[in-house]
Amino acid sequence: MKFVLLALTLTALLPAADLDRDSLDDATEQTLLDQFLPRFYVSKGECDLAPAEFDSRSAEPRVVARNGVIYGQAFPYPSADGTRRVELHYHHLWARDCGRGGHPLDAEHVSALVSESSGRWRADYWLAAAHEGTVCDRGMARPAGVEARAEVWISARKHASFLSVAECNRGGCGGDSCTEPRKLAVSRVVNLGQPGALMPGMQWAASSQWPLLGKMGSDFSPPLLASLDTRDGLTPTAASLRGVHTTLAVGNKPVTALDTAAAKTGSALDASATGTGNFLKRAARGVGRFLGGR
Ligand SMILES: [Ca+2]
Ligand SMILES: [Ca+2]
Repeated sequence: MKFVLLALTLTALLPAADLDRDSLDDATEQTLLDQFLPRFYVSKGECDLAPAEFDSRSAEPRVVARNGVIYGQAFPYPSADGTRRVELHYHHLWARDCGRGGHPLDAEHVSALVSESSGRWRADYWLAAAHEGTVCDRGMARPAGVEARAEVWISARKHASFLSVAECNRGGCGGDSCTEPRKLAVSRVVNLGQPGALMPGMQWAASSQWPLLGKMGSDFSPPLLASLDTRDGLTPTAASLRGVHTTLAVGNKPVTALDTAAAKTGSALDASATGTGNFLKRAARGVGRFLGGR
């Protein structure tokens, strides 16, 4: 009995485990990830079935099963007013992108900013990434509202994330659609840890075979939060590139438009960039990345 009491006392005195060294203990990270896990919807007949689980013994991403595992992150978010804030990422990782410009391995995610008040956690903002960092970027964010968990629609084959089914089906150069969406059965949320301090068994996340590591930093810049605080609906997260979508995705034939643009990426876009210089050149590189499937 004395030994048990001693063990309990020692356990209480030990600092809580923080394997990814971000000052937030592992247990709190998992509690928050489970509490705010979004409801994901995938299209009927999704060609890659479901997000995949990856081999924890492998240094490179190796699919174990397409079983609906979601890989999460939870890390402290700086707060000026003393409110405790945490950013959560939910990565849905696929064995392959089977849409246009398809490729093996497909890393996609949504994120939330949550805060604590009187011992209770609530979501403040949600963000869904779609064709991130490309000219077809359709990422959106919004204030969280009263619901604890967001609903997220994943586009067929390309796996872009949307906070409304109408946004998914709006068209545009990403070629997204959400057809007869069905709720994804998430088997569990596994904590990836942080860049530079991945959880044990998550070393494959840092592989150069995909851009996952680049999606593990904060999504919520102060200017974005300021913008979200001024409106209730969806706000594009890549507003600087919105004009180019219209240029490239004319009418309802976005893919054709992109084909044309891609064939001439170097010349035509540069030629049309008179007066806008780096902006369109940056967009042209985005076209290349998109057609490369990222
Ligand atoms: Ca931690
Ligand atoms: Ca963490």
